[in-house]
Amino acid sequence: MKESILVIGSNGQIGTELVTELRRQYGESNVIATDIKEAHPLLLGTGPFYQVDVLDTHAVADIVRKNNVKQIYLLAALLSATCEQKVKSAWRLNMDGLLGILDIAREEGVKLFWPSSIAVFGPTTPRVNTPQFTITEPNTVYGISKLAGERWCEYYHQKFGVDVRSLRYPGLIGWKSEPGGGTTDYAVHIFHEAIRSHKYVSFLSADTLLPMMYMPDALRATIGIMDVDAERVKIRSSYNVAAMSFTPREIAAEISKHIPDFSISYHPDSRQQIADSWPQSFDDSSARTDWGWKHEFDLVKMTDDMLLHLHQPIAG
Ligand code: AKB
Repeated sequence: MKESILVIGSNGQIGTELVTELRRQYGESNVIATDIKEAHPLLLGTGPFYQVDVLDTHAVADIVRKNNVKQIYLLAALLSATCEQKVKSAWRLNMDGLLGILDIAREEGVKLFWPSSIAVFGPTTPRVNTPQFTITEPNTVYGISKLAGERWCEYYHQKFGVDVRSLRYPGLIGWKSEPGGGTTDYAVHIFHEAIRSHKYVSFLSADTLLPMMYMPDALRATIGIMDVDAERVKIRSSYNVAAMSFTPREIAAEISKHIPDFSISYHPDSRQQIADSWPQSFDDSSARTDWGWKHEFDLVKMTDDMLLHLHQPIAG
């Protein structure tokens, strides 16, 4: 029986793009998408889809066995801002979701990808060129769930030999799908508003510097770490991966080069406090040395590409 790849949480910002890319690389019928909601319009008719709750581990295990799933990408989670609003349900989804899938990976011998985040760091962490191994005292529900998740991943690897691989994503920016509930979401919304109304009100202050990554780089990093030989994955908690850092003021200036009458104003809200607890830049030398991570997009190249694509209708 042919082997399959399963993406859980396929409707999200990363999920929609990751499923599309995996289907391009591995064949449409070999990549199964699942989400708690109905299939995302971008994925309709492009391959197998099941509507399933990640917390229903019996249903997920059934899909894994029936389809000979050998790799799972677990993307179902709530992001930082939403987690602060829905503390208990966020913890349940982010933590019980991971533990259930770690058990399936252990029982069925499946390789697992699970995303961590810059949110594992907190206000006591060195914020500039944040090392791979340093103080991790997150003060957000999301960050606590990501830190606990990293510890669980390493534990399942050491105790049970689960082949789990993980990246600490910075803020992710893409043109195909929008994020929801994150602190770094402004860096996507700003493009849509720049094109729609030529102005944007940022919920982070002008000089809030955060690590960011363009989606094509994020997809390469994600599939890249899953594809390398197991012995090259030396860190089984989660790898720092970096591409660029910028502030709302800097991205606005870059967009203004393409849309000269674009203007930005600043009205920081509760997300400012979250952003202020996160790194400003990231040392990802372990990922570069261990399994060859290398980013391609900086702020200039990403802005060109985002505006080019957002001016065009999205191809189904
Ligand atoms: C968020 O802003 O919550 C996420 C993240 C950095 O993990 N994009």
